[in-house]
Amino acid sequence: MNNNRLITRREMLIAGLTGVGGLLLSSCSRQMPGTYGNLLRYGDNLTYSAQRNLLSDESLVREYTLRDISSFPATGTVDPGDASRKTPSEEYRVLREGGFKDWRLTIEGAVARPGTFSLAELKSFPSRTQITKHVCEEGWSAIAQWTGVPLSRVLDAVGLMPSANFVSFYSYDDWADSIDMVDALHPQTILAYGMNGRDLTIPHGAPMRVRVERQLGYKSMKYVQRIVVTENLDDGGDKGNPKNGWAWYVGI
Ligand SMILES: Nc1nc2c(c(=O)[nH]1)N[C@H]1C(S)=C(S)[C@@H](COP(=O)(O)O)O[C@H]1N2
Ligand SMILES: [Mo]
Repeated sequence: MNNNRLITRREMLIAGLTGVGGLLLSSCSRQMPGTYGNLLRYGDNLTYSAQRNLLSDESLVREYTLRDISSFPATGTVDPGDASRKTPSEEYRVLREGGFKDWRLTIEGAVARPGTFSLAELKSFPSRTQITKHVCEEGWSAIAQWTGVPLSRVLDAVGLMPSANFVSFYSYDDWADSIDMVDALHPQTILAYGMNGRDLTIPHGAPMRVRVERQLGYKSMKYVQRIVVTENLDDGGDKGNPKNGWAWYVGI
């Protein structure tokens, strides 16, 4: 920065914040989510940097007991195939009617062995069951038991390339979102096919949703169709959270 130049308070604020964020990030060479020209987003980036640098990558969120399980509303999309939706997914409707026997999860991108997994194949991996609190940005929270395969197991099976930095998810109701490798490899990040001891129901994201326990509820995408491992952060374009005013990183 040119010290001889008179700079405004706003410029100083921006320079200061990016400076701190940049410093924290460069200490561990992590990519920072974009700011989309929004000053408030520098705050998001600081949260991201701070959490990534101060918390252990492996620290677990609290897990509860069966007695703590609460009622759990289904929100957002409750059936991607519902004909009354603006853009119903015909593909999802057919899969749902076939009991998801023909459902396949695609995994591609920066992996050695891209491929597809049926529900039975996902269930053949060692599973993890966890009782956790879901916190929605709208102000409610609920506790449920989730069963699934740790995402790290599946990423091991397809073989992460050295360039792998992010994992993007795409859903049947047209959501696009992503997480970094720290969250992707976290032991409580699971591809969940069970809830409270039963198969995941349609309203809660059948046949498989992701659970990203260390972030707010909207990062736990329902109705997952495709996973893409990438080197650079893909913000999901018009379908992604950042362009729609929601922060990319919402650690809790
Ligand atoms: N595909 C998809 N995933 C989604 C949503 C959605 O509408 N579609 N809603 C999100 C939000 S805001 C929350 S709080 C949770 C809700 O999960 P639930 O319906 O099981 O309560 O899912 C998240 N994942
Ligand atoms: Mo939410």
